[in-house]
Amino acid sequence: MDQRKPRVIVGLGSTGLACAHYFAHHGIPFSVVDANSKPPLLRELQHEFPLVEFQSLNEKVFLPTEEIVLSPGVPLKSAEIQKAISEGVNVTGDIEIFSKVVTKPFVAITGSNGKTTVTRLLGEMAEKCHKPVQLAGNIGIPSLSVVDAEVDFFVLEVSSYQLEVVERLAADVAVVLNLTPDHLDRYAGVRDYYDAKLKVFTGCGLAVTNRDMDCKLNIQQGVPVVSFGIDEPHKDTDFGYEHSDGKTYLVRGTQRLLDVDQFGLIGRHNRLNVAAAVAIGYEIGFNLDGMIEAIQSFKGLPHRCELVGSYDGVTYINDSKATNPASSIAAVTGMSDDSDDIVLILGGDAKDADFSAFEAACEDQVRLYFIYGKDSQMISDSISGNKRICKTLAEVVGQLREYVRAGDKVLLSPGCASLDQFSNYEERGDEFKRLLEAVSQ
Ligand code: UMA
Ligand code: ADP
Repeated sequence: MDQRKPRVIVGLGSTGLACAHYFAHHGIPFSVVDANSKPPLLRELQHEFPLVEFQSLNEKVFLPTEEIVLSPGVPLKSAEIQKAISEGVNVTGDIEIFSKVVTKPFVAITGSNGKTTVTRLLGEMAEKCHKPVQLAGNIGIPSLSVVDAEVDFFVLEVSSYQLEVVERLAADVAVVLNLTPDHLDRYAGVRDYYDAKLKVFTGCGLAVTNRDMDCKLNIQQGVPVVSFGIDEPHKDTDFGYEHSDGKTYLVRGTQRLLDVDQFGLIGRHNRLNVAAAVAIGYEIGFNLDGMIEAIQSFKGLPHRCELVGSYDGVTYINDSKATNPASSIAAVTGMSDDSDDIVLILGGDAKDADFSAFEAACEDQVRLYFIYGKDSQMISDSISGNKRICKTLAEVVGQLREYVRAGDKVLLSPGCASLDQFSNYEERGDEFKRLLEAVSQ
């Protein structure tokens, strides 16, 4: 019997429930708290662990614990957590626990955009290379639910929320894909958000970085670094692109690996994602033939620059997963042929993001903006180009036909969270596709 005071799992979502299973399986005493007195997974918790104490969140319930296991959705800065910290309680999260108990090597991938694409592409590469690999983390699979999987290694997608409570991650390969402002409703400022992301490098064996990131990365001295970028690499072990005779090739140093025309993914931003995935794949021992096969076959994921269809010469693209301005800019510049050919649908909950740089970044590509949702006024105030303001996505789609012309690409890349009008970005993207289908009949 463990004599320690029970740990307190804060937040009974998928992470909290996975922690509960892990603790129960290893005989570690725990209790659970949640801000919601009846969270959806409570029934499952009480069915599986009838003796485990559950309470709704208040200051007193943390005592007399020694450790809180914080779910990613619960901010570290919340009053109850800060009070517990001031009383000497240690705060950790599932990712740090995973890193301490896992017995196989693991890759940890973070960044503001492209995490899921790169993680899934690595999954496809693993399949083509016949390597048993488990994907987990922010992609929707809590790390502790799979920590005992019989695989060669793990690939974790990790968010800034998950990294906030990490002191030392010790990933075998740690990756930052890019850093651009996001989640400013949760952090005191951009630096705080970047600092959380950069914790991914703590104690790592090797770092994979984007050559374009201009902030200090705090990688420990002596740790080998492999870089990727959209430009030509300067080192034989780095990855990038070479242009020659009107063609563009993915390269490692000066070695040509593949012509970009053969990529399954579309959009220039995805070239960075492919270069990052190959850089990681090399480090974990994937063979080149398998990786190339995966780059050719992997067509991306729903809601990320997903081709919906073409009607009357107009192409419709669903990029509902673009939930911050930088990801929308990447989608616009990645999908456009640089000729005023994008009709861009923006809007939703901006999470305090700043859209002032938006127009300058997209002015050659965007012919017309449709702006809708909770923060439409703020976004519209930042953009002086041709624009129409609507209340809902349905209203936008209802008006589209009147304004589009052959050759246009209509891009839903909202640059905002969906939560003002939808349950999540998937629902928003599905609604866009359904509305388009209805008006095209
Ligand atoms: N809760 C509180 N207090 C709070 C906030 C939430 O008690 O202040 C409670 C809620 O009432 C709820 C529970 O916490 O019962 C939910 O916990 P959670 O929000 O941490 O959600 P999980 O189900 O555990 O999912 C989390 C990640 N969610 C968030 O980061 C918000 C999932 O990422 C992740 O896939 C999952 O762990 C497994 O690792 C989602 C996400 O939106 C997809 N991530 C953000 C993003 O990608 O931008 C970072
Ligand atoms: P994440 O998991 O980090 O949210 P995704 O792979 O789901 O990232 O892609 C989300 C959105 O981010 C895409 O729909 C696209 O608009 C944008 N995006 C993808 N890759 C990149 C990149 N390398 N740089 C900038 N934006 C990107």
